[in-house]
Amino acid sequence: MKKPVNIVHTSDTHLGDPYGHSASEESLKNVLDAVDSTKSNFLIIVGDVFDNERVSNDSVCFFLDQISRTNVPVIILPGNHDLMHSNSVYKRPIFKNSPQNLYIFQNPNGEEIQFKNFGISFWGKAMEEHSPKFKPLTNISFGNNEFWKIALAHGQFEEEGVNSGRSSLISPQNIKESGCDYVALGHWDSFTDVSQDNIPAYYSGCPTKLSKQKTGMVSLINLDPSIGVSHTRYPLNS
Ligand SMILES: [Mn+2]
Repeated sequence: MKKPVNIVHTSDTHLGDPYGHSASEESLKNVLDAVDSTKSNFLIIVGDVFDNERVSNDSVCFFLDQISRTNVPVIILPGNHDLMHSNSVYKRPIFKNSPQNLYIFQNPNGEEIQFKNFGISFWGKAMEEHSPKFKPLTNISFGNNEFWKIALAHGQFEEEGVNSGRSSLISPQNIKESGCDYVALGHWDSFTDVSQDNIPAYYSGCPTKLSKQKTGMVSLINLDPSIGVSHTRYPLNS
């Protein structure tokens, strides 16, 4: 059932923001290069792929061209900058001609995207509204318990008892109760490990080089039926 799988995990590219994220296009290219050089089987981008819903069609075309550089499935979870609502960038007609390997979560209540050939399932809630009532990592369900279980969630991790009332909160309890082999998080530009008990949970951070780094980075997840799950950080060309 479960096969060995390599996944590249990134988030928060913010395409179409020439001011705050001027290197976003170069960074996405570097991510696609990394998918190739690591011989990965999947690429997951956990929200804020686009900076806003007014981005130019050129930005969207650039994105689709990059996705078409690979044959591996590319799985997108909409975040608070690229919400899945009536004016969503993902609802533009141009997406009707998407590359075959592009998968976008649509359902705000959560859905699964399964790949039987690898014995793996990805679960996520497409954000419709960035609000305190949206909980990105609750009511998870997987149809096949024999598959690798990967959850994607875009939101704000917060320790128990803080009770900030902020939007799209993710709690330690949500991660513990997820029952996942790996929880892929997005929303934060900086890499952060928020693993709980035996459940690995990481913010990959954005793929653009931050001031204190030598290069941009992605998270590389290796799932091996005999060894288990490992997470490493993979430096991008720059
Ligand atoms: Mn965000």
